[in-house]
Amino acid sequence: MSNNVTNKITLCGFAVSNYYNKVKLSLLEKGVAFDEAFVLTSQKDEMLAESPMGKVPFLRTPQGAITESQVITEYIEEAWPEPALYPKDLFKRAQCRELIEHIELYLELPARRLYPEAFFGGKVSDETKKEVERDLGKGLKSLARVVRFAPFIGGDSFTHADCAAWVHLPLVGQATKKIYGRDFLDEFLPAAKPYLKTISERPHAQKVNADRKAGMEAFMAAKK
Ligand SMILES: N[C@@H](CCC(=O)N[C@@H](CS)C(=O)NCC(=O)O)C(=O)O
Repeated sequence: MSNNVTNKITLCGFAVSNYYNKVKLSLLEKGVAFDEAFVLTSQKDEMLAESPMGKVPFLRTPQGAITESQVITEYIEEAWPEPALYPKDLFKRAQCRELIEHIELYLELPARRLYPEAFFGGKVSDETKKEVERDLGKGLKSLARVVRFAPFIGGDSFTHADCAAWVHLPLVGQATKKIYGRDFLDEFLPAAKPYLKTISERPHAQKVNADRKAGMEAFMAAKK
C-alpha cells in the first residue's frame, strides 16, 4: 500500500454491471481488501453527489468517491502496485491500456446501444442496428489486429486488459446474436471464445460470475 491510501475502500454498484465486474475482478486478482455496496444507477441527488453521471461503478475511498471504471483501475494500481496488473515495460503498458480503450470505445459502447432490445425487452431502431453493425464490424476487425491471446489478451501475463475483455466481450457476442442472429465474436474474432473460457476458469473470475448470477435476481427486483 502506498500514497496515503488507507485500506478502507468500497466498490459501489451492482454485480450485473460489466463495468462494476471489471473493477471487481481487478481488485480480487490484486488481492486488495474491499467492501461492496449495492447501489443502482440513478439521477437522485444523493447518488449524483458521489457519481455525478449517476453511473456505476464508483469507488468510495476515505477521501471521497471516484467514478469511471478505468480511473478506478488506475487508482487501484497506483495505490497497490503489487502484484502489478500492468506490464513493467512502458511501451507494453501503453499497449495494454490501448486494448482497454479499444474494447470500451469501439466495442462495448456501440454494443451498449443494442442492450435495451437485446437484454431488457425494449426496442432499438433499424437505423441504430445498422450503425452498430457497421461500428462493431470495424471495431472487431481492428481489435483482431492487436490481440495476442498468448494466452492472455496482451501476451503472456494477466493484466487489467483481461479484466476488461472478460466482462465486455461476451456482451458483444450475446447482443449481436440476439439482434442480428449472428454472433459477431465468432465471426470476426473466433479466438475470443476459447480465450474467454480460460479466463472464466480463474477462481476470481468464477467468484465474479457466481455473484453476477446471484445478483441478477436482486437487480431485476430492484428495477421493477
Ligand atoms: N464509462 C463508465 C461506464 C459505466 C456504465 O455505463 N455503467 C452502467 C452500468 S453497466 C451505468 O451506470 N448505466 C447507467 C447510465 O448510463 O445512466 C465506466 O467506465 O465506469
